[in-house]
Amino acid sequence: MTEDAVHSDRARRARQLERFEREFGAARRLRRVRAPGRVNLIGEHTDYNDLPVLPMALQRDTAILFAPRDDARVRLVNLDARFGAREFELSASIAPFAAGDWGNYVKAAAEILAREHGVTRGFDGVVAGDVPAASGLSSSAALVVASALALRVANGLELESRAFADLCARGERYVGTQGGGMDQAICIHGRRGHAVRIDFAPLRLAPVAMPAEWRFVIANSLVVADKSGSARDAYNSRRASCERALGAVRDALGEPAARYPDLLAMHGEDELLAAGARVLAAEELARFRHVVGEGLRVERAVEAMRAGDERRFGELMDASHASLAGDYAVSCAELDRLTELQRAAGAAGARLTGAGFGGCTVALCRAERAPALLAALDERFYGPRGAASEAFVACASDGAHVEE
Ligand code: NG1
Repeated sequence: MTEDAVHSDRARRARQLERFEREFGAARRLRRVRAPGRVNLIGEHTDYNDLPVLPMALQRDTAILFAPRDDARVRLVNLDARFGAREFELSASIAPFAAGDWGNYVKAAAEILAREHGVTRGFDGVVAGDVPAASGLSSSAALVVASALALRVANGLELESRAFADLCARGERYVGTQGGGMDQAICIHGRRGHAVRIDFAPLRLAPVAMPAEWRFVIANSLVVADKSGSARDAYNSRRASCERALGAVRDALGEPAARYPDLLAMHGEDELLAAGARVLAAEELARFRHVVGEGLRVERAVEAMRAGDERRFGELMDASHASLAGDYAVSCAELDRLTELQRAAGAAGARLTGAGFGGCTVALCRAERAPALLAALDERFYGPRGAASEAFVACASDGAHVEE
């Protein structure tokens, strides 16, 4: 952590403690858990197709200061005044708050832990987070994982880390998005100074060291990706298209049980796209083309990172963005504009990150170029919109943990 970060973390702890004592009283044994947001460097809309991704955990996170209770009540307040106090009873079937309510991410963790592991003890807690919400940086997974970790501590529940990631991924579907497993896996398995290549079904994790002179700059488009409304439906419909496309192509190739990675390994990209072109309608073929190409780009990006080949990694990011904007149709004018500005300011490559429909972009540049890139975004994107800059340099961080 930089000195600034240490100071602001200390200040946040002090505010959390003060709030805890005001809400719930003093003199209890307090614990604290933290779970980071993430930025995905490449491999978008591949996780739910069992194809790889390459994210890293961020220095921004969600922390919960809490005291376990002897009963099943969960009581929470949030340091962010936009999010009001919430409470509920732990059980294997918990009725959700209204759609989009922040408390549903806590209920998501609680319901699955009660159902699958019989946890019965709740907690009183104060939530403090600095991952921007609804921006493709997984503030949602950070809250689900932090809540699940707090409940595990309260109930003395040991779990293997991959099983825990899988549980949190399934748990988060409580909110209605049929997400893949990337966010929770990186939130739990992030490693300082590393990106992590993640493969699915079964979950496999391979840290890749970040070349020392590389910097990833994240910029918020200021367009809110509404994950409890239209963006959720658009996301779920992409996922359904990919499943239908898989079904049609594997039937055409006579491989009834194959998943995307099996098909790629057995037939290669060209043969798969040719088969797709025979049996898929135009829109489904476009979705299929994105997924197959993006899976291969992740493999190539991992090689480029290992080789320190920034130019190659940047080209793959650009190709990823073009495919997400064209074939997958999940970009928007602001995301496109940010990627153009980042390239013009000297980035090796830039792309939207996360599900899209708004949220953030990520760009790769060398360390010495990062200040110029941030200045260009301020001057040409945020300034004209009368907004304060929402761009920052990502710092590859450790995954979720119990802090005290
Ligand atoms: P965001 O919208 O960035 O949290 C979503 C999914 C991921 C993955 C990406 C697209 C959830 C919780 N997360 O991420 O699993 O599919 O989109 O690559 O739905």
